[in-house]
Amino acid sequence: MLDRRQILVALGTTALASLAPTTLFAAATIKPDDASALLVIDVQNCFLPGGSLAVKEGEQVVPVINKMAKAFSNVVMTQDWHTPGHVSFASVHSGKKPFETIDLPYGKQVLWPDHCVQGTDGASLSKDLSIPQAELIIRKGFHKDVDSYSAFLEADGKTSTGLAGYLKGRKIKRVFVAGLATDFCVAWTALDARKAGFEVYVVEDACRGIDNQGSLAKAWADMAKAGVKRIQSADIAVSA
Ligand code: VGL
Ligand code: ZN
Repeated sequence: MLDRRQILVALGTTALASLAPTTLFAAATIKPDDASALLVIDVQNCFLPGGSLAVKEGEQVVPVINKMAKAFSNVVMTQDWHTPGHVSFASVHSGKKPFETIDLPYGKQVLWPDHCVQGTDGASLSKDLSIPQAELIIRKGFHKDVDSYSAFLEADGKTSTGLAGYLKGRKIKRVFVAGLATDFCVAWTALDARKAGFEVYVVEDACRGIDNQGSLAKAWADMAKAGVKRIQSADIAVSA
């Protein structure tokens, strides 16, 4: 027979055990496997403090990404890689200022300060990234008349970067997206990854946004609707 004290202890243990993994601790429950890839988006000098299109707190993603990357055997990085005089630069449209929009043949385009021009220091990946196993760098936005926020598809909605084919060729099923900026290149990449049939996670604390006219809230709403999972880096198990 259990006495009253033993029953209370037993109940307490059960209650704790059922609570602990989900609510008491931030349990690292996601374990990337060989069918998972981390996509590190545009962690480039132009988007970091002192850069021409600096994203607020952009530098804070670097240590988070470096740590998280240790959990991944597959890492792909991207580099925004524009021609001089790229169509997305406000400087090439007379009377237009950065963060205004124009209509281009493929749709609305936000105009930016000149950034990530091919071969410049601003276009280089941050020297503080430490991901030696990264296996591929995808450059995008290199067609002068078309932008490409997404790592999969240019802004014309039809020109492929080849990334979906690469990932499928490597039998990747799940992608984890981190980097800059949450509401542009990260979100567009995550949405296109869903369209290409991948399971998609965006790691919120490993991203920072630009937030131009409500773009950050809209990006999260669009991603939620598309079935993108919003997680934190602490959710990912990194063995020491
Ligand atoms: C990006 C604006 C222009 C990004 C790139 O990496 O999010 N944003 N080009
Ligand atoms: Zn760009």
